[in-house]
Amino acid sequence: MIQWYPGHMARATRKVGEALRLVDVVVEAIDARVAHSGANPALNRLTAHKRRIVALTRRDLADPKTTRRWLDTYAQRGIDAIAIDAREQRGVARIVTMLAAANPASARAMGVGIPNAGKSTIVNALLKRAAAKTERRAGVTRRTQWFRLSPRIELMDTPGILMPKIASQTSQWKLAAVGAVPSERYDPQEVAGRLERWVRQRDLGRVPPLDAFTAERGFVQRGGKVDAHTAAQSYLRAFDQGKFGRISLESPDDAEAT
Ligand SMILES: Nc1nc2c(ncn2[C@@H]2O[C@H](COP(=O)(O)OP(=O)(O)OP(=O)(O)O)[C@@H](O)[C@H]2O)c(=O)[nH]1
Ligand SMILES: [Mg+2]
Repeated sequence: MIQWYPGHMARATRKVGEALRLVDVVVEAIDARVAHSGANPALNRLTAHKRRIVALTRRDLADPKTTRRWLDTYAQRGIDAIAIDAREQRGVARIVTMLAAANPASARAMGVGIPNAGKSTIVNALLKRAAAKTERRAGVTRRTQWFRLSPRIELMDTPGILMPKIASQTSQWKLAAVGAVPSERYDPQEVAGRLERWVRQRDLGRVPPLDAFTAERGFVQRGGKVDAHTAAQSYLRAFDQGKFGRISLESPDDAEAT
């Protein structure tokens, strides 16, 4: 069982609810590799009556065809969605264009999403400087903070919020694999093993067998014992850095079947 709902998330959930009346638009960052499991239903409910822009992040790591199909699905549902590499200023700037188009006079937006989805990276790309703290781990942003993007547009960065209970086991390991859950909250061997089976059984990409990866990379301790734990961590890092190629773990067809 992988679950993570620390105190700061409960506080952040309340804060998001309170701040909603101050904003015109909600920008939700969702990792394109897990566009189903990476969308928090609690945030969905909370922001249901606001105009919403979905930013599918990590398009550089996701399968392009699958991302295209997610965008089509959002379009069918009448939700504005774009796919971005949140580190790239040019792509991310489209968010400001969308905000300005929707609210020409002035706009206040709130960025929301699960931990590590790329919310603060979006802020920095829009401001063209490292204004918000970003790191390669979940739970970096702890407080809400306003940023002025232009004389008329403001964006609030918020802490990543997970569901109080991550519904299925499949969603649990997927969220671990994309870095939404801190590494000390799960067993890397379990998650790497499930990731390997999932990708191979569904032919979603070309990940090496975990056993072969462990043997080839020489994760051997003194006395010849294999360090399977460190090997699995390395396997997950390789996946998350795109070393196994561009792989999406969910598509609109199978999303309900998780
Ligand atoms: N390759 C790639 N990396 C990204 C992308 N977006 C964000 N990252 C990286 O992912 C990590 C997490 O990004 P953050 O912006 O800190 O994520 P966050 O949503 O603010 O996370 P919390 O504050 O913990 O909720 C950083 O190392 C970013 O450089 C993307 O589109 N592509
Ligand atoms: Mg952040």
